[in-house]
Amino acid sequence: MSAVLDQTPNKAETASNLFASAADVSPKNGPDFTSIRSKIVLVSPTEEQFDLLQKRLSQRLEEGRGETIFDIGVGDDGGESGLKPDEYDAAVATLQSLAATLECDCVILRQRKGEEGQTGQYLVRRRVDQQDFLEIRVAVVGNVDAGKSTLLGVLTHGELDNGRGTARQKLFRHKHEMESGRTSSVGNDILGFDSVGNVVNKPEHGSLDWVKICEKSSKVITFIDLAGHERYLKTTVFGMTGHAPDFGMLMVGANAGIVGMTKEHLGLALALSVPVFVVVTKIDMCPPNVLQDTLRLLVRILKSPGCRKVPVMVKTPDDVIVSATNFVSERLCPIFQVSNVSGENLDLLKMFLNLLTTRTYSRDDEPAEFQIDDTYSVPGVGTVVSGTALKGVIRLNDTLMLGPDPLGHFTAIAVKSIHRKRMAVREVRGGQTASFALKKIKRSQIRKGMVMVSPSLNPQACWEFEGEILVLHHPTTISSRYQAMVHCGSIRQTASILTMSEECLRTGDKALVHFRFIKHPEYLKPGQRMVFREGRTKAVGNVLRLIPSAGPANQSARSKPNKMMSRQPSQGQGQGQGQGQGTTQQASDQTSTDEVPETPLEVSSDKRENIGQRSGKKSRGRRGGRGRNGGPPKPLTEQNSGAAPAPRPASKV
Ligand SMILES: Nc1nc2c(ncn2[C@@H]2O[C@H](COP(=O)(O)OP(=O)(O)OP(=O)(O)O)[C@@H](O)[C@H]2O)c(=O)[nH]1
Ligand SMILES: [Mg+2]
Repeated sequence: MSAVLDQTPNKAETASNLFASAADVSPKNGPDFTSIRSKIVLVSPTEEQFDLLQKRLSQRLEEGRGETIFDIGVGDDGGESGLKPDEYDAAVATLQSLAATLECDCVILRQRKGEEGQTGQYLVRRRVDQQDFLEIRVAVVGNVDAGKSTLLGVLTHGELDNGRGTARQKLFRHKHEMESGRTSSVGNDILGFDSVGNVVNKPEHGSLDWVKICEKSSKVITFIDLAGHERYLKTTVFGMTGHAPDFGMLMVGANAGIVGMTKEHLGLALALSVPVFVVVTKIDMCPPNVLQDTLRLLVRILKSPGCRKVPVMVKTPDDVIVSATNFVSERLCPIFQVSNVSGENLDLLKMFLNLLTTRTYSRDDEPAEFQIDDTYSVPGVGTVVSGTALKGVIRLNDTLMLGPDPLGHFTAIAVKSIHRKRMAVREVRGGQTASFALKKIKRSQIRKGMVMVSPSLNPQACWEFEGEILVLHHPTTISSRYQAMVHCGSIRQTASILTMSEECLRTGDKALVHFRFIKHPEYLKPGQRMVFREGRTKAVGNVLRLIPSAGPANQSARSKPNKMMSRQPSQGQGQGQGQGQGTTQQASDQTSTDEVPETPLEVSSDKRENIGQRSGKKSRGRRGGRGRNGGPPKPLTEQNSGAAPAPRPASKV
């Protein structure tokens, strides 16, 4: 363990990192902040300095989307740190009045001894605005039974678990989940913090009123509860790509250890550049030697060349502050050890969640982009789409281009209502999730993976694109005409490899690959991260460029899907849980059993769905397009359906 603790970054170094942004005081970027660089300036600023301090704080609040951590007693002029007690008190009073002028609260996080006296870190956060809150999305991954749903139930409902599954009941969306205790879909729950960092969730008769939480919160953590079972891997990958999480919370059962899908999920987060923190659960029922073994293995994996993380055991509030303030750097990986039954260390985890900062940077003047991750039919409202705003601002009554449809076209559509976390709002901006009620469009005309973008972007659909990929794992080789599922944002569609810069690819190989979607064109952008997978076999990479093509005419690649090379190890067959073996079989198993179309238990105002329309998802995504060989792609008459062929669309690219 001490080896792990040794990895904790030097705290002085951490503090100076914190000031790196404050040191960026170039007059070219706005006001000249050089006169407020000394630690003394907060003690008794002149009027002019006070104005500058206010501007600087306001800038940092803007950068942090409504919050920032401010240090007292540390200047960015290279002087020694620390203030005498009376100076320190005066500096805190100045910070508090600065915060008050900007409608913010200011709370102490920690105090330390510097070379010349006292230093302190303060959280400055905007006061609650009933209509707006900072949103952070955390995807919760880990093997089956790690305690993911339980932890979320405990955090959001404030009641401990009994060790037999009471806390997770509130999280389930389907009846079969309730019965089996296993998550199979993408679940959501929220945890609100007010401006001084208190949790605002107050369940009434066991259920949470999301609107009340949002109204009382300055910051809302949205947890994306994902399935640990391999059977639902496709849905879990979709949760990680389509729901645009800021962070990943990898859960590990202390006694089970790093088993099953743990490494798969960690690898996925790494591939998507989502910073990960680890929560080891069930420490109440785990013998100490087993816990040590689990932690040792965890640390070894995190430090391995494939991960290159710096694990930090979080044991004190000080560790929380250091790790939370340095977390966005991606390399740091905080590890918490908690019990959902005794509640041990949950306060540290809550404190950490309260301090997480957003990773999405979007400017209001950019053209709006929104990716759709689900569709609903709400009685009395009509068609509702939910998803994530990636850029710009979308306001009520704005007209956006929705598409692409199977022909690659986009349709102008007006936004008639906007909800954020079930709360009606007037606008939504980049980095926030929302749902829109749309007029004059059927749910069946919309599918996951479509976008709504500003008309100024003149969106174009694409059938083909070039990607740069790295094969993370494949039991044999990948060659042209190989087909697998492309996950890119909320896009999830089988694509075929037309050509590659290498003849064939094995685990660890990199290549430029020309892909072609097999069913319909998509809206892609160069630079997007993508995962190309079939079962556990996967490659990751980036979209490099979109390739103009004549629509779905060229079907040669699709008509002859490449069977997995015959060197497939024979022992892989029939080993459903085997380490990446028998992938052809495995992939079809997964895609067919994924996303169980069963009755949601609880339907919210913006999450209600027409159950009837959920059924009938059968053969979509099957490898090799079996049963459709040679036929042109069909328009989507039903969401993601794999139904009858249609006339050859002449899509424009
Ligand atoms: N003793 C003890 N039991 C726990 C703890 N956390 C979870 N459990 C129990 O572990 C079981 C599995 O928890 P879940 O929350 O369903 O696990 P999950 O990770 O969501 O599983 P999937 O959704 O299937 O991937 C439940 O019976 C919980 O009561 C803990 O800290 N201590
Ligand atoms: Mg679960």
